[in-house]
Amino acid sequence: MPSPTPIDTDAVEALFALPFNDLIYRAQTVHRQHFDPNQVQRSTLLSIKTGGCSEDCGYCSQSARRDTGIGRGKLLDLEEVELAAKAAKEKGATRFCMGAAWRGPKDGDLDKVIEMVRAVKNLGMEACLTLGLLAPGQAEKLAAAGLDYYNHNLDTGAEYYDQIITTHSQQARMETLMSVRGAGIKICCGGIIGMGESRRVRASLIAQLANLNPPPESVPINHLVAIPGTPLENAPPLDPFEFVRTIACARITMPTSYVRLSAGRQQMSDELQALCFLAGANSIFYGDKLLTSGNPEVAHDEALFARLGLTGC
Ligand code: SAM
Ligand code: DTB
Ligand code: SF4
Repeated sequence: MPSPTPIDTDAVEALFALPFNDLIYRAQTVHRQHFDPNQVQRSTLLSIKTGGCSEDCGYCSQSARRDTGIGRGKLLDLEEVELAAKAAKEKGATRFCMGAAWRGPKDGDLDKVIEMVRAVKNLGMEACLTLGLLAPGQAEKLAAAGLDYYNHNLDTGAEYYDQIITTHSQQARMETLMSVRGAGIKICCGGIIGMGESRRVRASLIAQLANLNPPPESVPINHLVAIPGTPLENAPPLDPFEFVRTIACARITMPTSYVRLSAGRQQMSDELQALCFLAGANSIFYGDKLLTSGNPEVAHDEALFARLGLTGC
């Protein structure tokens, strides 16, 4: 639903500044108005093309400009992708997300990826892609193939973007988001917390997301996974409560969106994850790998869900 009035950064910063208990209470109250508070959506990720990316995103293990030991892979075969999607479905994931380390897809590659989308849809799962910037006409092709979601993050507040990425602008990413939405595909768009940004920048990112009008259907809040060899390998540690506050601010400003507790769960305690769910996170990546870094084992997540009385959907 379109938000009637734009949300400004000052207003989000005021939410951040609330006493922790007041903030969490507000977030949990809003959450219960729109969602079953004990249900968490689960998506599984697969890197369909790893490493060798032309871009210089300071957090990323897959930039060709850095020595992170990842190397340069080829686009996976359709059969490999189908097998991985089947396995994810058997483990209970309802959405299968495929990511590629590209600035954006070439038309020939897009045609191969479209076959992958069709295969995932044939299994009865939702399909999500994250391929980078899209050229005119590409979003329409993906929509025609039945793609449900396109993930494309704003990553950080506009004022901090060029401290992290110089090879493309945030405005270019906005244009891709608009073309995805224009083609009728749902948007998964969020960012990364813990890259040395200020609270003001975090508030500005949340305001930008909430003002996409309507807000993204899915909002991944990633905790930086500090990867050796990247410029952010020694990023200053973030107070974990500040991460929880960010989730709460996303929940309050985007009440009907799924807020995804995204990268960084492997580095979090069960208690910190529980606080994130309390603050309104209701979606996770499920399966023991993200794109290049680790994620909690499925058995660990099953046990955590059981301890918290959560159900997957
Ligand atoms: N190349 C495409 C793009 O940049 O849009 C798709 C893949 S890219 C790896 C997808 C997202 O993963 C990034 O926008 C970023 O938000 C997230 N990401 C990448 N590396 C990360 C890290 N080390 N820690 C947290 N999030 C990360
Ligand atoms: C998103 O916001 N987070 C996911 C997904 N979209 C593609 C990626 C997280 C990547 C974490 C680092 C890695 O595994 O390389
Ligand atoms: Fe490339 Fe995406 Fe990594 Fe940036 S985040 S370097 S565009 S794979």
